[in-house]
Amino acid sequence: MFSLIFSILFPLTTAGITHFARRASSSANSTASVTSTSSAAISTCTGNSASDRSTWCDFSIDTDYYSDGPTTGETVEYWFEITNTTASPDGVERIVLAVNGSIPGPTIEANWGDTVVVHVTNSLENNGTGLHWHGIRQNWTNPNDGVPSLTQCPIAPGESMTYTWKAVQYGTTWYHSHFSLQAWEGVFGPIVIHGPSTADWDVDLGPLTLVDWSHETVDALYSYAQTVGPPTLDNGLINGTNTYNDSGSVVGSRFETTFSSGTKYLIRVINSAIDTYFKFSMDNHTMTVIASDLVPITPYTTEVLDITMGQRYDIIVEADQSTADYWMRAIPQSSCSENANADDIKGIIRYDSSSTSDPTSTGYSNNNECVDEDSSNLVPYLSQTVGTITDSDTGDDLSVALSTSGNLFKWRIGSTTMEVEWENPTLLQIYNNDTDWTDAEAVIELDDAGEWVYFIIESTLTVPHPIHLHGHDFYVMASAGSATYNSSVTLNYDNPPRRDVATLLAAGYLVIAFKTDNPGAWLMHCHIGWHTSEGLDMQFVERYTEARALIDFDVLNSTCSAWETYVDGSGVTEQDSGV
Ligand SMILES: *[C@@H]1O[C@H](CO)[C@@H](O)[C@H](O)[C@H]1NC(C)=O
Ligand SMILES: *[C@@H]1O[C@H](CO)[C@@H](O)[C@H](O)[C@H]1NC(C)=O
Ligand SMILES: *[C@@H]1O[C@H](CO)[C@@H](O)[C@H](O)[C@H]1NC(C)=O
Ligand SMILES: *[C@@H]1O[C@H](CO)[C@@H](O)[C@H](O)[C@H]1NC(C)=O
Ligand SMILES: *[C@@H]1O[C@H](CO)[C@@H](O)[C@H](O)[C@H]1NC(C)=O
Ligand SMILES: *[C@@H]1O[C@H](CO)[C@@H](O)[C@H](O)[C@H]1NC(C)=O
Ligand SMILES: *[C@@H]1O[C@H](CO)[C@@H](O)[C@H](O)[C@H]1NC(C)=O
Ligand SMILES: *[C@@H]1O[C@H](CO)[C@@H](O)[C@H](O)[C@H]1NC(C)=O
Ligand SMILES: *[C@@H]1O[C@H](CO)[C@@H](O)[C@H](O)[C@H]1NC(C)=O
Ligand SMILES: *[C@@H]1O[C@H](CO)[C@@H](O)[C@H](O)[C@H]1NC(C)=O
Ligand SMILES: *[C@@H]1O[C@H](CO)[C@@H](O)[C@H](O)[C@H]1NC(C)=O
Ligand SMILES: [Cu+2]
Repeated sequence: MFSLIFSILFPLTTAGITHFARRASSSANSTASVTSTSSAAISTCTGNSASDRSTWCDFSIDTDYYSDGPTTGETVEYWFEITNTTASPDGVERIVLAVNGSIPGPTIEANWGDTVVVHVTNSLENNGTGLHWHGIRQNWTNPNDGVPSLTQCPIAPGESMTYTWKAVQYGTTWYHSHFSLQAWEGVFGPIVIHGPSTADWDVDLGPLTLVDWSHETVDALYSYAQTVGPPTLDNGLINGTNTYNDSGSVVGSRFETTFSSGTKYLIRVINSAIDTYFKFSMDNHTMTVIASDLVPITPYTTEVLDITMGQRYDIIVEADQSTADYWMRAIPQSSCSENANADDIKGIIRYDSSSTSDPTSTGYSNNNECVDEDSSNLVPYLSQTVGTITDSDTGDDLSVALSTSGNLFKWRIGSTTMEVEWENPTLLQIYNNDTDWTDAEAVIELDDAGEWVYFIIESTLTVPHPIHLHGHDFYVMASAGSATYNSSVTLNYDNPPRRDVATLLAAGYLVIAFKTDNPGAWLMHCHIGWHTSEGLDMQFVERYTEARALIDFDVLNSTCSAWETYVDGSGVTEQDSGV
């Protein structure tokens, strides 16, 4: 009863208040140039309120954010340090690599139209690094994409690099290392860009990362992955925490959140796993899904959410159940990877914050399957049509296949397994006017500006792959499992799902299209970490001459010089794809 009255009087006075308190008090459209180190400068826009989340100062949910949007003049600036430390996110201590010592790392928070500046210092002894801003358009800022061997050399130990990009999209995404398997040693964190929504909510609970977790480092597990196959991981973490039954004694603690009856919560769900398809659900509650990746969609409701590696969904959940404790579940789908603690990757939703008991609620039934949300539900709110496909160079079949080299597994997409070189990134080759790509660089050049291109990605193997493209939202024109693509397959041109990660279903096909509107070297790869390292990667070199003009040679060269010095001194050799 208390919490009900409380929530009517103070609908924002819940878990969200500490996080966004400063933002809630300000509703001015500030155009002042402000440099901030935290969320202090984050403000809602005039008109945006709990009863109308569709407006955003002079802009709205109807704005075509591909061509239009705010320029706030504000810069949010972060200083990140990548360190080698120990942590026990599930109660079991191990070595981790982390951003500022936490897993997940600090949340980057900005407003739509802000400029984001992140200074990254590599304080590791024995690894390079490079941070990639997953899903961020990098609109004409390809050199800031953070991909070693493509857009930069790795940042050497002791060195720093500054990334700068404008938030031309809004919603939920994440950053992670793109050096070797480092992201899954712990070098990742959320990105939240505030903007309008397609449905109303009261309180933004912030990001919720789902990740699989092992007690050995993923670097230690890699030789098994390469020779035997994907290892069974020990556990999973919800927002960086979970319990673990360590031969009889339960250690660690669960993610918990408190709901206030009648309140509608926004939760930003992110799958940061190395090798896990999750089904996410909250017992007795349904969720309204309002965005897939950085694309607002027409809201739909579901009980269980399929989310694969690299994907994000913004969901609204209403506290409309009786006062009790409920499980939140992230269930690894064992039909495509194994987890030793699959039934117990859980968090707790409490209506009474003083409760300490475990919930007794029952989960929704779900099929064991590695799939995306049904494409008929993923209807972008901003409707876009795929234009006529004219480029005769594209429409290539990119077949995904597995082979062995010696006793090591190698994946490929297209004709070859990617092996690019840390010390000779694509942008350095472009700067040097080199156009002589080797097979192992797995380049497809897209020279014409503003053209629609499409690719048929297919596989005969019964392994699903979450395919991720940098620098673009792609349009999912067709997708099927256990099927072979042929020319009579219907392609959807009319506002198909649009996002930056979609599943190539087991033994199936995925047809994607995008427009060549963003010059640069853009990676396309499988987001299963083992597969990224085992070569399931390729790159588009889009609009070579214009891409060249974006390069800041001094930054590229100084990062590469420092990397060469480190390699000469340490003797480190590349054992993987290079991305
Ligand atoms: C704030 O107002 C200025 C001046 O009217 C406008 O140019 C700018 O786009 C507005 N900002 C946002 C985020 O709407
Ligand atoms: C992306 O960059 C191009 C080139 O600078 C610019 O014309 C376009 O307006 C930008 N798009 C957005 C959404 O800001
Ligand atoms: C991260 O750590 C650096 C120092 O290494 C510090 O300057 C910075 O404020 C920290 N940032 C956050 C967001 O924690
Ligand atoms: C982290 O520290 C451990 C133990 O000291 C060391 O073996 C490992 O090489 C270090 N990793 C990196 C990336 O510096
Ligand atoms: C990164 O460091 C880990 C130890 O923390 C080590 O196992 C791995 O080989 C290193 N990777 C590279 C590419 O240097
Ligand atoms: C997850 O943790 C972050 C960092 O502590 C926090 O800001 C966020 O609110 C948490 N997410 C939820 C849904 O509570
Ligand atoms: C922990 O595991 C032991 C077996 O190792 C089992 O007997 C016990 O019931 C488990 N505890 C919990 C709380 O699941
Ligand atoms: C949750 O839903 C189940 C099935 O509808 C119902 O039996 C149960 O009472 C509900 N739990 C609570 C705490 O309301
Ligand atoms: C590359 O080509 C550009 C323009 O064609 C030219 O200005 C530049 O000097 C060339 N750079 C190198 C390193 O050859
Ligand atoms: C082409 O593919 C469609 C969809 O998978 C299938 O129904 C049809 O039978 C196929 N046609 C031929 C000629 O293989
Ligand atoms: C690249 O950087 C190194 C180290 O700072 C410097 O010695 C070298 O002259 C630079 N190369 C060019 C071509 O500017
Ligand atoms: Cu894969």
